[in-house]
Amino acid sequence: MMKRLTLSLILLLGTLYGIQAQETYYEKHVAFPADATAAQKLDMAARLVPTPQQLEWQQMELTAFLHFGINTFTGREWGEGTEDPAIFNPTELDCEQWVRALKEGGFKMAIITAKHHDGFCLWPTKTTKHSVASSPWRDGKGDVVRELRNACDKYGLKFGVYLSPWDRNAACYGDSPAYNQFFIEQLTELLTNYGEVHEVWFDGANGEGPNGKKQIYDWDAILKTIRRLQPKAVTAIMGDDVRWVGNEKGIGRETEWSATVLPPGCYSRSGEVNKELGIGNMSKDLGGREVLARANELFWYPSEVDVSIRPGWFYHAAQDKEVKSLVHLTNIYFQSVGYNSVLLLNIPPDKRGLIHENDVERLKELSTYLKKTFSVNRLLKGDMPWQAVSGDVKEYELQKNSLINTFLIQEDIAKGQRIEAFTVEALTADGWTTVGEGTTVGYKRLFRFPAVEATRLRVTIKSCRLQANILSVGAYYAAPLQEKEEARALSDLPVNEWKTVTPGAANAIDGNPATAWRTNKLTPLVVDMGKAQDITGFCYAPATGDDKSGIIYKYRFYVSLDGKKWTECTCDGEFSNIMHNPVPFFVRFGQKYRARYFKLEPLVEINNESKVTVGEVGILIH
Ligand code: FUL
Repeated sequence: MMKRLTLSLILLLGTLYGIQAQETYYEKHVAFPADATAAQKLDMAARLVPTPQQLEWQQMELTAFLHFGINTFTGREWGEGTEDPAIFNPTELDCEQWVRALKEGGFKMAIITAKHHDGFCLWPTKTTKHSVASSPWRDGKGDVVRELRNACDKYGLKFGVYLSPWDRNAACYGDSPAYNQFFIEQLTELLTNYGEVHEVWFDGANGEGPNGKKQIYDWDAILKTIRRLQPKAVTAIMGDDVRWVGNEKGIGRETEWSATVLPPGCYSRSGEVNKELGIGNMSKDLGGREVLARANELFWYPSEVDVSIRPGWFYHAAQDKEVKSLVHLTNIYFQSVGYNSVLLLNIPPDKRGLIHENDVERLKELSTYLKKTFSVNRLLKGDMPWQAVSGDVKEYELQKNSLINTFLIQEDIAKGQRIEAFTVEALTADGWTTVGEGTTVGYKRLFRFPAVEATRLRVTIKSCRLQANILSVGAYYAAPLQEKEEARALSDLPVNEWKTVTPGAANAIDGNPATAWRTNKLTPLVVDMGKAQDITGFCYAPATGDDKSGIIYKYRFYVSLDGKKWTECTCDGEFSNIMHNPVPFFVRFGQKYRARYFKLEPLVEINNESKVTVGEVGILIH
């Protein structure tokens, strides 16, 4: 208490006499001296601040991904790279329609998959023939990247590019120096010919497997190219300004430190540091006191939550009814923007080259809901900044008759991220009641609580580093929403009469993906459906829950009438991106097969281990 009083007094005197101490700040990175104590590290951590472009990026809050390309026309999530460019032929492509939908949805930037893993380029690049220039679209004279850029300019949206490092088409992929040069040439075209670029997104995904091509990327040269050509851009994921949150479900961390001990994956030391600290990009706490005390350096490396509005990243007509519900999207908003992250929501244009009506509608609903919720701050003087040391309390008056269920607090991150724990209480007819507690705040922290009618609100900063700089506090009312999202059936045929021929595999066909069949070998799953029928596809649902071991990546699928003579079905044989997006996969054969028995033969597990897990398997007949 005494200490707090003394500090407050010094601050007060300092302000009164205009002798503000010159604060020391570290931008983006700070290395701790070898002999730094835990307290010194904490002090330095509190002074780590974003670069101007990182700050500007954070303030956008809502950004949009546009996954569009060859996969839009094949129905796949990862293309092979062998696709014929002739199949790329959107009939009504209109980037202005995309941007209008995003603008109305409240999004501030659009990031386009200029090249996904299949290597097909959405701009007429000089580096490869595998591009729009070889497609019938606009007689080979089209340029999707240019059209999107122009539309962004027209409607005042920022513009970003996704360029996949992993390239299944480029012959030089795996010949490291040659591919690095090729990749930098592609990057140079994108960063030179399309005006200002605000985010460059490098996916870390690579499905080559242990026997595949091995490419060693020259990240240093790649990042230098960006800094030289687009100094205002942030570099994401395999870049060093923006960190992947660690899942593709749209869920951030409650405790989210932008000042983190996790080195960007593109730094050569990252593997070693992660091992030493026992952390990874999915760890729960990446900046708390315990891990900080063991670290040697710290990065301003804020989190981005990327998630698709549909189960897949690319458009598939079969998912038109699976656009995430308003409830789901609102939860994602609270668990991303409300958890000190930027939301990168993917809205994939369809085969026409338009954003589908269902997605447009949902974006409108989301923005209407958020605008309505946050239009009136019920707190009086909630926007007045204040400073707090650990233990400080601030009380706010509420507007008359205020029913509230949502709380907002923001730190001035231009001065670092400092709050470690806080409590919020409301004064109701029953006296003071705690409505919520939180850990980190950072740029923005939101939480919801059961509605109360309150006259005052009390915020206690229970613990912070140095003095916290609180920018604003708010209390709102978010109208309750009804869940409308229905899970898609995993099988068109009833599973209750099926029997597994594979011993002990009953959990794979019990109609419940939450119960899984697990084996410690790449054992095929054989099922007897009891009678012969015409089938058109199957569904594989990986096990739900955190244990991802045993998820099948590559497979073969067979049918049989007698359980002895098998026919292999035509399908792409890969559950693309299933590691990070473990949703049910619905595979269509493109033809009918008569089958009484079916066999799912696993060939490669996601981590190349000798294990298989099946949450559920279903059969499709339509
Ligand atoms: C992943 C990719 O493999 C997906 O296809 C998608 O692009 C997503 C944003 O990143 O790693």
